[in-house]
Amino acid sequence: MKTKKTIFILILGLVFVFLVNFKHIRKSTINQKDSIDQLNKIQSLNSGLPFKLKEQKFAPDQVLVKFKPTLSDPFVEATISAYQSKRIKRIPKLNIYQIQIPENMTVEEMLFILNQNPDVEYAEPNYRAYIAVTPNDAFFKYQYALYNKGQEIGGIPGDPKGKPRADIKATESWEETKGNESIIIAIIDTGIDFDHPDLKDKIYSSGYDFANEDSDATDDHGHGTHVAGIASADTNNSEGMAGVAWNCKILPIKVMDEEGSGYYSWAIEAIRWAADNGASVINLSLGGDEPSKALEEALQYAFEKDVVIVAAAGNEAGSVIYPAAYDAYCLAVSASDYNDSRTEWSNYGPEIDVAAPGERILSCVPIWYWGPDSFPYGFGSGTSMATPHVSGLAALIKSIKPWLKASEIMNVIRYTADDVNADSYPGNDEYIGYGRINMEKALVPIKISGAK
Ligand SMILES: [Ca+2]
Ligand SMILES: [Ca+2]
Ligand SMILES: [Ca+2]
Repeated sequence: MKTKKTIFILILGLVFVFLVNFKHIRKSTINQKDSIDQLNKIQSLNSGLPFKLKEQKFAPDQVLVKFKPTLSDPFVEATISAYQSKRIKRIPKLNIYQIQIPENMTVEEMLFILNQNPDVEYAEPNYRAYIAVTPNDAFFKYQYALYNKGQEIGGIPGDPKGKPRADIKATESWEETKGNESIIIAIIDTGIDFDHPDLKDKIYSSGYDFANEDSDATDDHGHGTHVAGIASADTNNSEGMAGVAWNCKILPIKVMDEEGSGYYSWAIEAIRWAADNGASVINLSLGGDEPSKALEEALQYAFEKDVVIVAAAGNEAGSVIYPAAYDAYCLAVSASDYNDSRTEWSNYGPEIDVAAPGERILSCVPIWYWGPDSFPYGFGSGTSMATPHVSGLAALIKSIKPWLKASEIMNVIRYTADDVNADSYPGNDEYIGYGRINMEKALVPIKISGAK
């Protein structure tokens, strides 16, 4: 009866990679004091963290000017005086002057005049910069997907190092929103660990278990807990990890058993149930090789209720699995890595919409997984891990723009992605779609000023 199983069972090929790459964080291998020291450093120094322009606010009496490099210092000084301005500071090496403008002049007027001068390369306001939001979660430093500073992936010396800022720009976007708790992300998966310290306060309802036909969606596998943490772990609670959508809630729905597989019928029912029970976003880190009209109709049902559906492309370096391949109704997500490269195992094809990091992603594991003496966190790889980054972003967009249609949110996510493989595959391509998602571009409004 092998064939029957192959046809009708949802393959969680995703789980395979997930298990193979699963790495244990034991209390004995992580120095808690080190984590706390690191934490204090982050809080007190903000070292190495990015600055961002929050609003176009600038010093009212100063501008920054760069003169042509061929000009001598005395000539530049004389030019500044000729504008009845005063040098406050010259930034060495960059040769940028911070100057005090005359009292009777606005910054805009002064910039207009300076920018007419052929000796000036450019002049701009001295904007105020703001620190991006950095959560205090102890393991945030391992979450290169959210903020990649070129750290060792996995935090162990000898691990490969990431490429700085090959990440989804989470810290910049959290300045804009951390999500609204009325926005619900349905995690249709193996269930969730309801007692997990980074999830227990994030759960919207006890959900449903379609695998066992009961209302207890407890995770007896591990996959669903990991996926849920990525999308929406409790964040800035000094515990564990950070999630993409800090304040959004999780609706756990179990459709795969302890082996990590389940019937399409369970997923079909779950999608319908999620759409009717408050979900704004549905995360499907699962799929099978076979198309199914019934599965497609379930997607259509949720899509027409303006639920954003995000689905994993699969991990076999082959064609995109179902339901991700249902182009009209969901975002299909492939996996990138800590260098913004595509992973070699990620599925590809014209249905791919975007990529998100899926290689060695830290997230929650059920407390029983490593046992009570370990931290309930671990690293996993797969498009299963890439997908909830996108679901979290969809929930944040919905949080600040609840009036947007599902199709509009999908387009925001597509069109704000970074085309990180533009050198080889400019534009939309079958490996990473429109690109690796960029939360800052998707969430922070672009402010244009100074144009005359
Ligand atoms: Ca946390
Ligand atoms: Ca698609
Ligand atoms: Ca491309």
